[in-house]
Amino acid sequence: RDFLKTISAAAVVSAGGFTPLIARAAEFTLRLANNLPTSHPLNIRLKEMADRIKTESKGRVEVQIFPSSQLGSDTDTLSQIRSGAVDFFTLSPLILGTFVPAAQITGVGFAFKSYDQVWPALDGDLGAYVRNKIEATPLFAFEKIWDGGFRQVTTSTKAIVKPEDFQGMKLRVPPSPLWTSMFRAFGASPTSINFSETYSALQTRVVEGQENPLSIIFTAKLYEVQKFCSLTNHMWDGFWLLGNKQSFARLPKDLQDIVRRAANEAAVKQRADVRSLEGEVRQRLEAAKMQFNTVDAQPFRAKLAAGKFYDEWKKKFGPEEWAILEKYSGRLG
Ligand code: X2X
Repeated sequence: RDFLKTISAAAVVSAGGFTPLIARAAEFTLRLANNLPTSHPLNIRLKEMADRIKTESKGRVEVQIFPSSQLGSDTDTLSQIRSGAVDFFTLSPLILGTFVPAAQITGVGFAFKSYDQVWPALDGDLGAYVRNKIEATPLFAFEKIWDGGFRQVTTSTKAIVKPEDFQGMKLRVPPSPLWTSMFRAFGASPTSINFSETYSALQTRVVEGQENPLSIIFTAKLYEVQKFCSLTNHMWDGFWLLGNKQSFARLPKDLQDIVRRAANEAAVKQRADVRSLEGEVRQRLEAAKMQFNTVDAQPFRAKLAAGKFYDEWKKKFGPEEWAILEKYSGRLG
């Protein structure tokens, strides 16, 4: 008798919408790719975002995350999201620039002096301008960009102290015209290499150096194959969380809202995580035998200006977009 009561109570509970023991497949399964290791704040907050979306959608939406370029390099994944083979992708605005040139503007060398300029620009008119350009393609970007960080130069050969130290240096840069142009202007010899191949390119000494924020140098273990770290802060970089418009349009409006809210709120938390990681990571990199030096940015900025870097890119972006950048960065060049 008691037993019967127990199972009928269980049936009521189950009919009331509790998760059954064997989970049903979600109604919508979306694939999200990125190029960073699972230990990076980007992946920690993406995972949390996916869990939240699953709960709030009552299991109807599942976001599957593929970290560490598991689905291919950034270049490959960019074509996959364009065709809809991948639904979501976090990508640097500069690499997106191979498809949407205007997106590169947020990476102009030495434009942003600190986060006090970065977030107002990206959450304000500059970010909106870029997202509009993205919307003119099969892609869209969620409102809040995720943080990459201010980038620093590492090498296996020597510290970078003054611009001349770059002369002839074989440097890995991510695939993007702005990155190549900037390091040519410094006098280096840059090669476009996807992040998925960067560790091994450094290890086999195909290139002697690269540049990335400390949080990425640390989580991707680049300190294992690099010795010097020069704090150039030469540019800020982030990750737009891109979506394929057609895939996203398959979700009913209420589920789209759940995804959008979870994505934007996770990005804001991730920004704070990167800030605090950047604050503590230098010590850990020094413990791993990296040698740090600070850098006076002034001669580097002057070198870019003298090489017509700012003039050239102002012309490429056009006066309207350049003026929006300078509204936040102050006058450049
Ligand atoms: O490729 C890089 O260096 C990285 C991880 O910073 C970007 O995604 C731009």
